[in-house]
Amino acid sequence: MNFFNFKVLGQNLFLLDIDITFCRNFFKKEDGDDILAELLNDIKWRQEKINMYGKELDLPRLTAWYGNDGKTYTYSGIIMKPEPWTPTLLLIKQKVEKITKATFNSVLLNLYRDGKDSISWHSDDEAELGKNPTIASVSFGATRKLVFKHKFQPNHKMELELEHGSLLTMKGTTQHLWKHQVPKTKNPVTARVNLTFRTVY
Ligand SMILES: O=C(O)CCC(=O)C(=O)O
Ligand SMILES: [Mn+2]
Repeated sequence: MNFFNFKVLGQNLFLLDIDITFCRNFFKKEDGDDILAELLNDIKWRQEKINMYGKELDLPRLTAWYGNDGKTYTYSGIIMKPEPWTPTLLLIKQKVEKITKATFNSVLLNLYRDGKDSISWHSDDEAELGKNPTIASVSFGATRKLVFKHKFQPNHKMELELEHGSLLTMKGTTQHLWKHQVPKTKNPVTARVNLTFRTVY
């Protein structure tokens, strides 16, 4: 298994302020293929809406929220009540917890159906995730780009290709100081499912 540790040396006050780990082949290809097929079929995917300038718009991806009972999550005005863990989600969670030595009580799933689906600039900094959240992000399906941009030094940017079966962790002050996005792409891409394991307090 290949692990990459990124520490970007910023200027002025921003020393070692991104804390991410990336493992390219966390799941074997064949295991990832099976998991992807199951997640596409079995997850209760939802089309959420957001209010933009007084208009109701479809979120440009499908989402789902699974987790421990009572761990409701709110972002962009969307209130998500957890579906109970499925055996496959629990297996993925256990594998992620073992390697990260962290524990998680919920997972946000995103389904990017094609290149028109995306997630725009944001940080995972909702109050219920605590001060310095550890987030573990597992990807299956098409490779999509995740771009990081520093909040206070916007010329500091970095990109990662999140491949089938990869694991990315984000920790420490990463959410305070960096935003991230999965941009739309004109490349022909098939479906991608991303799972971000979180702890909701
Ligand atoms: O799809 C991804 O890799 C990122 C998803 C994400 O940032 C989120 O759900 O908060
Ligand atoms: Mn995010």
